Amino acid sequence: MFMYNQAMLSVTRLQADLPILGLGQPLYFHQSIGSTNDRAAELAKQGSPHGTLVVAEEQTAGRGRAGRKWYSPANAALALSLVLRPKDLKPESMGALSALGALAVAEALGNEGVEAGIKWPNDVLVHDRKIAGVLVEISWEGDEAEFVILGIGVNVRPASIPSDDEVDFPVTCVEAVAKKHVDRHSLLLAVIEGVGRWSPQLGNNAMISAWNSRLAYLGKEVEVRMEGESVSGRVDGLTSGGCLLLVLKDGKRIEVAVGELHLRPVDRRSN
Ligand code: BT5
Repeated sequence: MFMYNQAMLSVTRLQADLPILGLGQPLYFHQSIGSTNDRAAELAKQGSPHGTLVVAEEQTAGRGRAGRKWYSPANAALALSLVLRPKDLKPESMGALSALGALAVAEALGNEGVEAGIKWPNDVLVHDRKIAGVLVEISWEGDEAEFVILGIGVNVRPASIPSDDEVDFPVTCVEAVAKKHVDRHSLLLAVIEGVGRWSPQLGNNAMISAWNSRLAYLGKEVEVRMEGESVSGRVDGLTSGGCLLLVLKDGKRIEVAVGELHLRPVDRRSN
């Protein structure tokens, strides 16, 4: 007798429930792959359309930003990448694209009773621990974005949590917080739905204010490290363009744009 294995994602179920809001078809499902972002970029270069979705049960070379590693062991996490082909994308939309993924994840976690915040620009946190990460990669042709790869990794089961020596920030997973079994299929669909709902609103007031309302460390001291320099200040929210507003010790307000940077709460600077 066939027993449906609750622990595995089912490609048949995913095919039946996708697309949602124009996202999720064609679907490429891999039991194990290097990185879903690499696979999605390869497909996009071959002309795969807006909405193409790559899902993997395991990544053996999952990536974070700037060459950092992302751990997604078999059957325990969500690892997915969407090919998006937005019109008239501006170089400064990078932050809003990261927020698009982070907002979609945070809201999907809300359906499971898990209240999540967003560590600007791309991490989803619960109780000050990282539960999900977003990796946005854009292929530019001159000033025009040829395509965007929106990669999302969510720690769902306890087995998805990397060990302390593999990460530079505290981590958690959805089931540890929700204290119940979480259906990865439904969670994946909810994330896709969120991306589909927010993408037409990329960077508009409604989106920035939804992002702002989930901003982690609001009113707290943080250190932002950027290529060789670092700046400390109190988080004062987001600008209308999605930059982080910091109030420095001398009262000066500065805007930090999304680039290569690291944000840490000051009381955890030594981690
Ligand atoms: C990110 O980078 O947080 C983006 C992660 C994006 C992963 C998805 S999975 C699907 C798609 N395919 C890919 O290859 N990538 C995307 P960053 O902010 O640079 O954070 C990376 C850091 O997070 C690492 O240096 C570790 O310290 C930590 N880390 C690695 N794996 C983790 C995990 N599973 N949970 C929490 N933290 C992790």
